[in-house]
Amino acid sequence: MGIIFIAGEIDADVWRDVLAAELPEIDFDTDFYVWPDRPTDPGDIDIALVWRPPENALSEFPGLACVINLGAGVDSILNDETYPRHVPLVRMIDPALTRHMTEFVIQRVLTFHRKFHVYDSFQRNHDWKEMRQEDTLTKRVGILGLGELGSDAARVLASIGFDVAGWSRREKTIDGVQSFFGEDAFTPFLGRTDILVCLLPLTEATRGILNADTLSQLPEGAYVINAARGGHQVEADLLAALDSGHLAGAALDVFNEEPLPASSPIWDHPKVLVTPHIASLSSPGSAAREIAANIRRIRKGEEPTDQVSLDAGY
Ligand code: NDP
Ligand code: OXD
Repeated sequence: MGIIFIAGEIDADVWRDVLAAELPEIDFDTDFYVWPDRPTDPGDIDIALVWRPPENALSEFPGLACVINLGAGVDSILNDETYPRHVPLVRMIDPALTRHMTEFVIQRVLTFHRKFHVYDSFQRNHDWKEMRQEDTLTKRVGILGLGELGSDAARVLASIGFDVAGWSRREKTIDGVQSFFGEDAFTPFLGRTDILVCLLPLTEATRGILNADTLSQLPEGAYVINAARGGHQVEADLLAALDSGHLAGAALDVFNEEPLPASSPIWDHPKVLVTPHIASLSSPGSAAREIAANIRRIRKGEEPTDQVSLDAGY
C-alpha cells in the first residue's frame, strides 16, 4: 500500500510532515511518493492526494481505493475524462477553509457596503469627503451556493444584520437566511440581490452563470463577488456591465486564466478588486486530521466521508 502526492504547485514536504504526525503507523520514508516519483509497481498505490493533477495521471494507478482532493473544488479532476470513475473522490471540508472563506466574503461585502474602496481612492487624492451611509438591514446579499462555504458565510452575514438569501439546488433551512432553490427561483433571487457572492462549484450547469443575461437581472448599482471559479464568469460580460454602470463594482478572486495575464484589462479596471485566488487556502495543519481519518477508514475497507457525487460534479 502506498500514497502518491500529485499536487505540483503545493509543497509536498509540508503535507508529508503534518500527515506523518497524524499517521504514525505509516512509514512516510518508504510508502509516500511525490509525483512523478512512484513505486516500481504502480499497483501498490491505494491512495492519491491531489490538487489539479495532470490529465491521465490518476489512470496510471490500477489499485487506487480513493482520491483525496487537497481543496474543495474538484472541477479540475472531473474535467479529466480518464478519471477512474469507480474510485471514490473525496473533497476538502475543513473548518479552517470555511472560516477563511467567510472572512474573505465578509471583508468584500463590508468593503462594498461601506464603500471603503472609494474612501481609499479619496485618501490617495487627499480628498476629505463623506458619502451617504446605507443601513445594513436594508442591504440585500445573495449567495450563489449554500454548501459548506456558502452556508457559513450566509449565517455570519445574517448575524451582523444583512438581509441575506441564498440559492441552491435543494431547499435549505438556515436561521435568518431566505432559501431560493432550483432554476425557477434564480430570477427572483437575482432581482432582490444588491451584493451577489458566488460560491458555487464549477459544473456543466454553473459554467458561465455570471453572464450578460444574469447580470442584467441584478438591480442597478449591484456588486458581484466571485470567490468560486473563474469559469463561472464571462469576463467580457462582467466588464461590459461595469462599464455601462449597471454594476457598481466587482471583487474577483478567480479568473478564466490563472495567473491573470499581465495584459488583462481586469487588473487596472477602476471598479474591480483583484486577488490572486487566495480567498481561502487549504491549511495543512488543520486538514491533516480529517485526511488521516479518511485514510484509516479506507484502509479498513470503510467508506470515506466527504465524498463528491461524480454524477452531480461536486
Ligand atoms: P459544496 O459542494 O459544499 O456546496 C455547493 C453548493 O452549490 C450547494 O449548496 C449546491 O446546492 C449548490 N449548487 C451546485 N450546483 C448548483 C446548481 N446547478 N444550481 C444551484 N445551486 C447549485 O461546495 P463548497 O461550499 O465547499 O465550495 C464551493 C466552491 O468554492 C468550490 O467548488 C470551489 O470551486 C470554490 N472554492 C474557492 C476557493 C478560493 O480560494 N477561491 C477556496 C475553496 C473553495 P445543494 O446544496 O442543493 O446541493
Ligand atoms: C479550493 C480552492 O477549491 O482553493 O479549495 O480553490
